[in-house]
Amino acid sequence: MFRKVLIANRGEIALRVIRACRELGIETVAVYSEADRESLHVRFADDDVCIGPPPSRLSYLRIPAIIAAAEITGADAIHPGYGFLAESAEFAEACVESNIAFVGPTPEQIRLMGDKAAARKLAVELGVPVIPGSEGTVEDPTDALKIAGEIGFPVIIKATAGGGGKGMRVASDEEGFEQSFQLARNESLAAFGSAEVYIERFLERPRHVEFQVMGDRSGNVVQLGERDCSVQRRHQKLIEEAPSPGLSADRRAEMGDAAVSLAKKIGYVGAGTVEFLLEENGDFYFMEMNTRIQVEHPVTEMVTNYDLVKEQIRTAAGEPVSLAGGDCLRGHAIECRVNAEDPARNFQPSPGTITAFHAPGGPGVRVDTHIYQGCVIPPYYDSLIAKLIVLGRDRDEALAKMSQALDSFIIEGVTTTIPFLREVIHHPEFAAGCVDTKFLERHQNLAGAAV
Ligand code: MV4
Repeated sequence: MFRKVLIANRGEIALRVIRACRELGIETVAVYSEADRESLHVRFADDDVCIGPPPSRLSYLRIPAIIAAAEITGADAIHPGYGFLAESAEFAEACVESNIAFVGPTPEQIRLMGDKAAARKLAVELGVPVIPGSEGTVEDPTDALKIAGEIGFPVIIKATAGGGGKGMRVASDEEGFEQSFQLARNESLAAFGSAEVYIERFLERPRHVEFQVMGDRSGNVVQLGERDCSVQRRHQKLIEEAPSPGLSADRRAEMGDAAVSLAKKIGYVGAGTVEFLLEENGDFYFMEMNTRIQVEHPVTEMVTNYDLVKEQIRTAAGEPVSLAGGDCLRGHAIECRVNAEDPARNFQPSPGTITAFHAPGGPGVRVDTHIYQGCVIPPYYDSLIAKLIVLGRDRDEALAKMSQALDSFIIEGVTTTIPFLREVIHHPEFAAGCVDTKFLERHQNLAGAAV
């Protein structure tokens, strides 16, 4: 097992990883930017190193500074958390080259799954359903238009280096296609340095359903059920739940098997997520694989009673997966992401000082947060300030718990999305489990929000 783990992250996930390390008897190293000097992750870690000024490209994204911090403090492993360098093959490689274990998959696995067209091809080889689309990438606009016509409109043009919604364009008919195609290519080139795109049929109202997987170095892979993450705004998830209200037991088993076969095929090590789109009629399609621990992992922890971060660390240290997969789930979990944002102002970030703070509690209520009364939410990073997760015996109990917990969550000094979340969970469509990726677009006026 590792002796000392450096956490290359900040905020709630840094605290989450520190907690797991302490339980495993592993020492911890925090890195922080000048904006995060007073942060709890710095206070709770055994060692801490300032790695630069506030902007993340000068601190949390600076690979040499992070590797140096690990070397100076004698860390033998680095946990990347989510975001920042979590899916950087280059960073994972830099760790390996410096003889520091990367808590996550191999650089090759990160690189492969970062290439969305390659991942799609892998799914096809395994007989995992993918959305009808181009065979690989398309360069020539005339070829592209012909392929789009064969697929049938509407189509979506996706950057192969993309994911999470960047570099995507929908074309509803032949007329607008060429412009959308060029826009997607230009946007992709600007954002990722690669203009490669592929084309799929566009599904109008799918659910976003993702499966948690965990693999080890001996080739074992288990799946730990799914999360429904359909409630999103501009590719930011706001609410996640497990199990997915839209999934039959048979379909769940099929999707779980598909997720495991993909992860097994590449010898996947650690925590990963296989994303699918699920249609109303039960058809499902592989979308992409995320090679990190995700923000919404606590939803799965609640229904499995497992600690995914501890398991991630154990498997990175070469231990076998210790979790039983599949049908070990109980109850229904829901997570609300609380952001320091103003829904009435187009979800504009609302940084500032927290003047009052009280977290909800009680059975089946979990709050993952790094904020405290008097702390400052800096403007430089994403605006997630807390995750509120509840576990009920069934979905109705989980909803009642979430409602109660949101009502008793006090955060003052910054504007938060709590009133907005409260309206969403009370919305009749959400309450009925009728969620899809267009949910928030259909309901623009929740809590005065401009979605
Ligand atoms: C799609 C789609 C419809 N049809 N692909 C968005 C992020 C990336 N993971 C894939 N995304 C989508 N791909 C086809 N062929 C709709 C989306 C999509 C979406 C997916 C999941 C959750 C929210 C979404 C919001 C808008 C679009």
